[in-house]
Amino acid sequence: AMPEQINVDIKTLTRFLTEEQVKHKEATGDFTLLCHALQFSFKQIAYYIRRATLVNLTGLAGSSNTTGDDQKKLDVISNDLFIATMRSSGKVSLLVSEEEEEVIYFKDAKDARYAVACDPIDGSSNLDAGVSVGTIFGVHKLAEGSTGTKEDILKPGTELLAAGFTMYGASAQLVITMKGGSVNGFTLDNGLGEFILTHPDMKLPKSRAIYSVNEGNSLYWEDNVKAYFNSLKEAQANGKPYSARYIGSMVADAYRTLLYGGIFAYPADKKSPKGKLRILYECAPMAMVFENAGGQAVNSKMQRMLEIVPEHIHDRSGIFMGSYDEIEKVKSFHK
Ligand code: P6P
Repeated sequence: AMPEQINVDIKTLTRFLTEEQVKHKEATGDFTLLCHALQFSFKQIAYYIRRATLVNLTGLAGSSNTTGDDQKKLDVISNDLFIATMRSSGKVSLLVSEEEEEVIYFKDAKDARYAVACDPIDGSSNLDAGVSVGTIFGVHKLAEGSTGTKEDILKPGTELLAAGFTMYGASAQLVITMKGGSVNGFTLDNGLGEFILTHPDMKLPKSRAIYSVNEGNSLYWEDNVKAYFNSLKEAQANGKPYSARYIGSMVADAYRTLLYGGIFAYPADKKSPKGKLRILYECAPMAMVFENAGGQAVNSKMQRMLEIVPEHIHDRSGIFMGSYDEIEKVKSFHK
């Protein structure tokens, strides 16, 4: 039999980051070190999730987070290890976590120039059901001369330096993009403990007849949102309606939409007038990934998601994100 094809051009995330760094001659290497800390936290979280069911880590931890959700042990562990890894990198000045009511300032990180927003385990309510959950992150750079204040992270997504997510599914899939760059997907090889570049330069199909929304909220939708989704259920030009796919875990729905195309939406509605998903560590990072992959992301007023400035660190927004043409179709119902 033929020997297994040895792929001679295996590129690890570590090599990818080094190659990125040398493209910027003014780079000090701080950003690269921050990204190494990020990937280390994803490897640790992947490890715990893989073992969660085995060591029954998926029970409740008895505490609750900002939105009062019952915190599962894995939420707490992932949040704690993420904070510890960011702190020990020495490159992060302040951190916003979905699990922390207030901003965390790393005052001993004197020359740290970065602010990180993250949701350590997004979709955690699905954990016990074995549904893929993930870590979503965004990286901002401190303003010149700033010592690190809340204003350094309450900025529009257009200023994000990097953003992405890691989905903990059959294997850990990391999707990352830098400002003005492409979107690259890496798969964690548990044997090597390295993220391997498996999806270089990801591009969303321009259109795809798949929609992803929680239809259980349709009672609360605005009329134009109802009209839009109803139009997808009609026979399209090819005589067929759209297909529906909704997992209820943002990273899983986002990853499928990135690969197959279509649209993911969590509209603001009468029940949640500001929307449900958070700007800093769900909507903005995802919007940057989707735009850099050739798609679009808008809020419920059809404004470009990346231009929205959060009013506070846990501020929310409605969101429609996906294939370029699918978002154009949503806009046509919001004239
Ligand atoms: P619903 C999970 O709780 C989450 O924050 C996202 O991961 C997901 O897209 C959304 O909420 C699901 O919300 O109301 O459809 O259960």
